[in-house]
Amino acid sequence: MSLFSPQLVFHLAKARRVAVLTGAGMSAESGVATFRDAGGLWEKLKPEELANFEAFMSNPEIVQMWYAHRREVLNDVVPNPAHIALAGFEDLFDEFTVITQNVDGLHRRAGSRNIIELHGNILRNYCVACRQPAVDHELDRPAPDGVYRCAKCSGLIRPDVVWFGEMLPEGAIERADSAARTAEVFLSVGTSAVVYPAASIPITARITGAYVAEINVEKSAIGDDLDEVILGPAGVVLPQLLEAVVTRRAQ
Ligand code: BV8
Ligand code: ZN
Repeated sequence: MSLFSPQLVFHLAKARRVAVLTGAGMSAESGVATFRDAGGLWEKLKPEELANFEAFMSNPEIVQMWYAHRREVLNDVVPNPAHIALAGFEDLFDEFTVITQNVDGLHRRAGSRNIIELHGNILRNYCVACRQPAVDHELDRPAPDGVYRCAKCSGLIRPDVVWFGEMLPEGAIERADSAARTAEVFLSVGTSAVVYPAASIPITARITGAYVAEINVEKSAIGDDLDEVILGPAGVVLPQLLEAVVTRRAQ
């Protein structure tokens, strides 16, 4: 019993332009906690307490510690079969765009090349005062007041991610929107689809004519608006979907 429909395989086998939106569920099987699942990052601490500039300026130590912990977790994880399968899809199409909300850099480590990081990357950090990129030794040990500071001007070091209320990186949403509008097939993988503007991208793909399927262990907030909801872990579904498309093309 296949996890996905023959239509999806048919559409992918004949497609030339495909785009994918990924969320934290993509990295779950690598051992990276998601945000909103039980035990997820934000179960203990609320997003408003952590991922916004005001919280950072009033509580830099807590926010910096949270990101330092997440960077440490990344030292011990590797891309999982979902990331690797997605990298394998890239060469099957004239255009294949990975639009990710994830800030963990795992798509690139898995070999994906055409990636749009909508929410930045926690492996990049910079000083809020002089905006210079932070170098490793500035993240090795906090200043006497317990916070990580810029060695050049003593400003606070922050992760190069998009916090709530902050604009997405210059051009990112435009490029993602264009990829969604030209895609013949669009996959939404491992996202609860509650954060905007990212969550609107699969809908844009659908209303501009793409066949849109979501891959998730439970239906997301936009699941009812899509062509197909595939319930299963991305690390199981994506490798099977890749194999089905390659087999179909060989026929
Ligand atoms: C902006 C970076 C313009 C930092 C993040 C009211 C209505 C609508 C919008 C808003 C509103 N009020 C405010 C807004 C805007 C706000 C927003 O969307 N708020 C939401 C919460 C209502 N958006 C913003 O502020 C954005 N900026 O709009 O700018 C602007 C500017 C100024 C003034 C006005 C407007 C910026 C949003 C970016 C926030 N930054 N992260 C960091 O990572 O620390 S968001 C954060 O959530 C992560 O990036 C994460 O990727 C993202 C989405 O979460 P998911 O990835 O979906 O993860 P989640 O845990 O939720 O779900 C995991 C899913 O995986 C689940 O569905 C689960 O079932 C599934 N899963 C689990 N295991 C598996 C699996 N699936 C497959 N396989 C598995 N094995
Ligand atoms: Zn500085």
